[in-house]
Amino acid sequence: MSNVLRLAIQKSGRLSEDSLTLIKECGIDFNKSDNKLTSKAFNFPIEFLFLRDDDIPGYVEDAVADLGIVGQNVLEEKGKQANIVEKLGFSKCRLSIAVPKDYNYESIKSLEGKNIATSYPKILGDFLKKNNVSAHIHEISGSVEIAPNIGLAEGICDLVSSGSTLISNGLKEAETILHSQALLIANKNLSAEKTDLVNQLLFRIKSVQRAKNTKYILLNAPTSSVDTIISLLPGVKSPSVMPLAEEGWVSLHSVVKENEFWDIVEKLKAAGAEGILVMPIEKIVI
Ligand code: PRT
Ligand code: ZN
Repeated sequence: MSNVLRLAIQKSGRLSEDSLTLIKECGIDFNKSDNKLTSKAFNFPIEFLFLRDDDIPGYVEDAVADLGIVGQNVLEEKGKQANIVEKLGFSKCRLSIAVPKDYNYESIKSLEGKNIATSYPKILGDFLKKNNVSAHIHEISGSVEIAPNIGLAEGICDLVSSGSTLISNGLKEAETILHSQALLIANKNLSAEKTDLVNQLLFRIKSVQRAKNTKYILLNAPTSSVDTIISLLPGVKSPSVMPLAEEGWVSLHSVVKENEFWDIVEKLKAAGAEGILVMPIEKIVI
């Protein structure tokens, strides 16, 4: 068996662009032409299969592909066997039950005996069973959100991200069944050689991901404030402190979590920090 990883990626859809961007950020170069179903990387032993997302879990279970990038919603719905290698943090959404906005919804029991339209009969069925509710699941493959308006069902179970599709169809979210995001999945019986390649790929993915929510921060501060500022900026190890030409002043370099920056910026200024610069980081290798 050849030691080239085969990674299944959605051919075109909401996962495609972010999947390809991630591969490129990992320094893996390849050409993708719209009509080709496969493509080989130039500088890493990996080949891409471009498929419909629904087919990816099955291809990974059957070892047609070694790896796949797919939504957790699709993996769970298909019920196929695969290892989850990494949560990739994009294509976030939730699978929810929604009902017309004037529907008197109190709890999941309000759906007893009702019709629910969905493209996720397995996940919905498991959820209803777990809650001892028997409702009729009406499986449809698209435009689920119009089902209550055309009298096909009282409720729906569909993916939601901003919620605007529900609102524009006069629906409200009643229950969230699953929080989903894109996953890197792998066949359960990879050879030692392929496992080694997956680990190399994962090392790159983690370096890219770590950098994504971290920023590089530079600031100037009086020497007397350095201890206070260091306690506010934990950094990768500890911040670099360099003397400035001006006596009694230093330049401090560190990293900061993007979502924590606004919480600490006032404290940094209060501690005497000046000229604060925050810059993106491409990769963090540890
Ligand atoms: O052709 P192929 O089968 O490959 O693609 P597809 O049409 O089945 O899937 P695609 O490309 O639409 O979505 C791929 C994956 O993206 C899904 O399986 C989810 O994991 C993820 N994802 C993230 C979403 C959404 N957000 C999303 N909002 N998938 C679909 N939606 C739809 C939802 O079904 C509803 O119609 O967007 C609408 C709701 O969006 P809001 O923003 O109005 O709430
Ligand atoms: Zn699909």
